[in-house]
Amino acid sequence: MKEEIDVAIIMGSDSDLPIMKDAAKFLDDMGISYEIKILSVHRTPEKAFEYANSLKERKVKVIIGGAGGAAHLPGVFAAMVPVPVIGVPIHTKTLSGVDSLYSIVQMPSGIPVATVAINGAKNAAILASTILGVSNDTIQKKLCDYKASLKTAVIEKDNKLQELGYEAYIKQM
Ligand code: RP5
Repeated sequence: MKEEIDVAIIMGSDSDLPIMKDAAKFLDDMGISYEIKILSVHRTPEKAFEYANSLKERKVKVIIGGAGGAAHLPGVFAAMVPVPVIGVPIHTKTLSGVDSLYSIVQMPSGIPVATVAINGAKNAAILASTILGVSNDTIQKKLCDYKASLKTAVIEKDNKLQELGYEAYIKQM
């Protein structure tokens, strides 16, 4: 029996890695097990299909797929693996990632991909953690702590703004 993992992070090219690493980093912080792989349904279709099938056996719970341009990777995995798939549209030089966004979000009825913002790899990992947290109190507690830290940060910033005024605040940014 192959090793089980909670999350698979997949991407179409190593050029996606500088963005997709943010998803890995967040899962590291949450203590969630994952695997990160470069796979392409266009350039390595056999390998991609084989990996999709292996994920079913390994009881993966969520897939995060990043791709740019004609970004079919998350959609094909959503078609093949019966778990939530979160798509990360990668920014592109030619069309600024709108091509990736439309490719990922405009799935046919029956095969959804939960799509985050262009380059939104961290949000993809937060969403994956939220899905896992529904049945895992430890993960849910860590997520609540993370969201509490966001709240504290905003309150602290506002306190500083009130104290300094906007001009001095901007200077110290
Ligand atoms: C997609 O094509 C990848 O996800 C990547 O975003 C894009 C460009 O790939 P490279 O030409 O940089 O390898 O499959």
